[in-house]
Amino acid sequence: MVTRTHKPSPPAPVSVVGLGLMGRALAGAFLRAGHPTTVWNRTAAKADALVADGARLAPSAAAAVRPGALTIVCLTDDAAVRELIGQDGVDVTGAPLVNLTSSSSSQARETARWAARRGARYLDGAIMAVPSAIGTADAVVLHSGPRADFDAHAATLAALGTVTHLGEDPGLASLYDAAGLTMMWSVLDAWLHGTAMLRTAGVDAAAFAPFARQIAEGVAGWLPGYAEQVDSGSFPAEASALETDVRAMAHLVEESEALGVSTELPRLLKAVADRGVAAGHGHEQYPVLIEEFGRPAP
Ligand code: FVH
Repeated sequence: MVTRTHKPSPPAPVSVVGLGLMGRALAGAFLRAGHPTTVWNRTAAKADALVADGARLAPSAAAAVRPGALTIVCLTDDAAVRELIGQDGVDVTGAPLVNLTSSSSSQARETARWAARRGARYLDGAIMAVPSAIGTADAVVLHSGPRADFDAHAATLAALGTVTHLGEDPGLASLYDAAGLTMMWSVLDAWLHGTAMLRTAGVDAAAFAPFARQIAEGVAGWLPGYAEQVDSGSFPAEASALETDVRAMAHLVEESEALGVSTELPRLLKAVADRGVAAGHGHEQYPVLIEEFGRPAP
């Protein structure tokens, strides 16, 4: 009888280039997960604490990028990535390169082409988390690019948090990032507007927050059904017709005006919905406004 004890492979070596607030969190998570971690930063002093925790400081960016080791780049923007990785002496041939720098989808696709021309195995990524969450399941890290390259390094990337491969198009991670940030700030602005209205009646933010959370969670529950309507192109008014919503929005504008708070947000909501009604969709459900969001505003 042969018993094989499956010895998990030792944590793979990884390099982190860029040790800003996020880069330091990334490198720290790899170290805590036991990965031999090499670091480099333009301002070397930012590596001190990581070196004290066991990281190896590469003497140059070129020395940090090694063909066998996964290299994570996390700089200010894609221009910095191309400036750094493109400089003489940095050989990315065959190197698995994961770019966690924020960028637009077109920048991500251009950087992917740029990296491919240099022989790198490029994955784009977007971090939907703050540095303190890195290394926990709460840190959502989105990736896009060749699935085989993601699969080859998923175990290492998992040290950062909950990692997801979105598809082969390298622009996808940035697009999801932008969509997620649009939702985040829209929800926060809506909460701030509601808080401003209630504060005129002496209701503080802490009192409103639980109700606001209940509303946000309730609306989140509508999304799967609304997504079906958007994907099918059919928007039967099961709950409320758009023209009913517009009348309620008019009240929001009037209320905000009467309270002396900003009317900017309710006017924006109503302006978009008014266009939907003017386009003949007043009897349909709210997601019919996808048409208004799918084209430049007039
Ligand atoms: N911090 C956060 O919460 C967000 C969460 C979501 C994702 N973002 C993105 O992560 C990228 C880095 O953000 P960061 O917060 O770490 O930014 P900084 O602390 O400013 O560090 C920037 C690093 O980039 C280096 N750097 C900039 N330009 C160059 C260059 N031309 N050559 C080499 N390195 C460069 C900079 O080096 P130094 O100033 O320390 O020498 C920092 O290491 C970013 O895309 C966020 O949107 C973070």
